Amino acid sequence: MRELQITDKAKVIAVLTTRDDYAKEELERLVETAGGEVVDVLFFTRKPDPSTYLGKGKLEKLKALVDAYEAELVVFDTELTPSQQRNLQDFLDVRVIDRSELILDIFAIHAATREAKLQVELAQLQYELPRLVGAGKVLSRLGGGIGTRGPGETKLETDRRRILRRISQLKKELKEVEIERQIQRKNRIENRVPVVAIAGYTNSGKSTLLKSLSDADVFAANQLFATVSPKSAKVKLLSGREAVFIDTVGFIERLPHQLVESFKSTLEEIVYSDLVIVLGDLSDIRRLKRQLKTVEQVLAEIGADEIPRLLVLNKVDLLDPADIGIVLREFPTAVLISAKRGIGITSLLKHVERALEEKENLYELSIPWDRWGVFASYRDHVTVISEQYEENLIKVKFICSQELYSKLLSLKLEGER
Ligand SMILES: Nc1nc2c(ncn2[C@@H]2O[C@H](COP(=O)(O)OP(=O)(O)OP(=O)(O)O)[C@@H](O)[C@H]2O)c(=O)[nH]1
Ligand SMILES: [Mg+2]
Repeated sequence: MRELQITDKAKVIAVLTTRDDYAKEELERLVETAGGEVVDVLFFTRKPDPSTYLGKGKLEKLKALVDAYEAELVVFDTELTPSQQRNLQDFLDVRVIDRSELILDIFAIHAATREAKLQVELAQLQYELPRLVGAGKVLSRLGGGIGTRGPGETKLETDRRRILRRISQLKKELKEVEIERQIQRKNRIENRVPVVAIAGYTNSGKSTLLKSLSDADVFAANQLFATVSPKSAKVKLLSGREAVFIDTVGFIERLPHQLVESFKSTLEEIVYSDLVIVLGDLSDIRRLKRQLKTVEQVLAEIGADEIPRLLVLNKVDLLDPADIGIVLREFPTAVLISAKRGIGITSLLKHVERALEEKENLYELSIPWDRWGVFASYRDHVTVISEQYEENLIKVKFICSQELYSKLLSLKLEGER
């Protein structure tokens, strides 16, 4: 992985493109999580200038702030084009990064497993690649007439080729890791262990919930994107039946698309789950709707919008009692919990079990005697409702998940008829 953009305790000037407390606080928290500190904020809500993003007056003002604070870094709460970024750096004489780069940095700091490290590096390179091309264009223009190729260009070409090679290498390595995930997934389906994915905005308490449901050693922290390498744990539901709960990477508004792409295999765990717990954060109900909307968008983006959902609102211990009425009115079906204090967990498990049962359906098969043994070997994983013995076959009615039923069909239990 490449080195981080933010050094420890770096003084950062933040540039915000909306007058929005929420966006301001979130950017400040992102910078803090990356190890820096926002010392001042500059607002710029006009139409961006193509070459420097900021207008002339604002640019001067930013320069004055950078000098006054001796700031080491400027962070923009939006995407910058490669040339805007470079022009700003030239003028300000400090590093300038955009929102995507900041988030990529945080992911890099928190990547603990081999898979996560590969995924982050891939996202970083995919972010860098177009910027390299952009730099090439400018350099060749500076190089003078048509057709001149300065030494800069040649170096860029080699850099570009090196990055492309590394990208395909990373993709190959990630494929290998992915196979392990597929095997795990297959085992779960065969053993008919339902999977419950916990999805939600970053810092909503996903890891804390997994921890409180199991004894798993899960890292939870008051940081954005604390979890980059999600864990899973087997949890006994109230009936004694087991389910696997999976913690996931947190979502955020405008999640860099390079990350969504690189973390595809991790996010796919949600796509293959039987139930998605959408975990909301009640500590600030003004933000709740907006965060839930973002979660909705990311779920759609990764193709998980068809999976049954359960809305769970966490941190009920922080909810102002005066606001309980509002929450219940706005989210009548939500389960209110506190993962940290263990409030509402039994009710949550009850809802999970019910939601999982709804996913199971009643099926019927007519199985010849000589194939019966195959069906019988799955008996622990289905609930047989009735068996009707006929001359050369058994008619069986049973309840099981759709996945298992597809599997049984693929075994051609009914044989030739
Ligand atoms: N007061 C209160 N705090 C909670 C509760 N649940 C979680 N927290 C706190 O919220 C913060 C974030 O918790 P995490 O479990 O790390 O959140 P996450 O959703 O896994 O976050 P990322 O991995 O960063 O996406 C931690 O400081 C937790 O202690 C709760 O029920 N009540
Ligand atoms: Mg987490």
